Amino acid sequence: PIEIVLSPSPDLQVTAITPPAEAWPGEIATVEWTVSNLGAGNTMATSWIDKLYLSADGTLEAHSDTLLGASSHSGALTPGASYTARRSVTLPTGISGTYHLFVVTDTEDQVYEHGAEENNTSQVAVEVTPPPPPDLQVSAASAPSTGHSGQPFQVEWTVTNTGTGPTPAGQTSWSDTVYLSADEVLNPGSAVVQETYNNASALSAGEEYTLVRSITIPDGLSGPCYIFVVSDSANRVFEASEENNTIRMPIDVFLTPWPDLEVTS
Ligand SMILES: [Ca+2]
Ligand SMILES: [Ca+2]
Ligand SMILES: [Ca+2]
Ligand SMILES: [Ca+2]
Repeated sequence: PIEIVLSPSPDLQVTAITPPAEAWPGEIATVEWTVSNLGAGNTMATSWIDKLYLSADGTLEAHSDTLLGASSHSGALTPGASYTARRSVTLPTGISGTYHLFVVTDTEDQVYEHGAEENNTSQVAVEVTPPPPPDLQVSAASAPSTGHSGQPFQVEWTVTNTGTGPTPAGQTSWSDTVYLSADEVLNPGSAVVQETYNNASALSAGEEYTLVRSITIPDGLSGPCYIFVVSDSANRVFEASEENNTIRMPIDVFLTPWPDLEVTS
C-alpha cells in the first residue's frame, strides 16, 4: 500500500502589533506588525498581502470597516521565522474614542496553511484623540527702520508653530498679511498697505518657515508708521492662541523729493 503523507504545513499568524504612539484623526500614523510562521512547514508561496483595518468595534468586517492600507510581503517563511513590517497610514477624519486596529496576513490566501487559515487576524485597541493644537506666531521679523514714499523695502518674517501639535491635515493653507499703517494699534481698515501672502508650508510642532517680500510705500506718505505682520490673518488654522499672531515694527517714512528736472540743452 502507498502511504500518503501530507507535507507539514505553515501557519501564518500576526504575533505582534505596535499601535501608533499618537492616533490623531485625519493625520498620519505608523503601525508596526509581526507575522510569524508557527506551523511545521515552509510557506510554498513567496509573497502575500497583509492588510490593516480600523474598526469601531472588536469585530472585523472587511466590507464595511476602513481599509487603512495593504502591504505586500516577499520572501518565504520557514517554521519559526517571522518578519516585522511597518506602514504609515492616514486615519479617518472626524473620529475619536476607542478603535480597533486589525492586521490580517495573507488576505488573498496565497499561502496554503492546511487547517490553519482562520487565525490570520489580530487586533489592538487604539485610542483616537484630538491632536494638541498648533500655535502660529511670528517669531522673528525684520524691516528697515526708515523708508521713502514711493520706494520699496524688504520685510522678512519667520512663522513658528510654538504649539504642541501640527497644523492639521485639513488646515495646511493659510495666509500671512503685511500691513503698513500710521496707527500704533493695527486697524486693517486704515492701513495704507495690505499685502497677503500664502504660507510657505504646513508646520509640525516646533517647525518654522521664513518669507521675504518686497512692499512698496505709497506715494506721498510720510511720518512715523508701523509695519504689522500677521500670521494666519484670515484665521484658517485653529490654534491654542489666536491672540499672539501679530508682530509690529516701527518705520519712519520720509517724502521722496521730486526729481529736480533741468533743461540741459
Ligand atoms: Ca494561519
Ligand atoms: Ca492562507
Ligand atoms: Ca497663534
Ligand atoms: Ca488661527
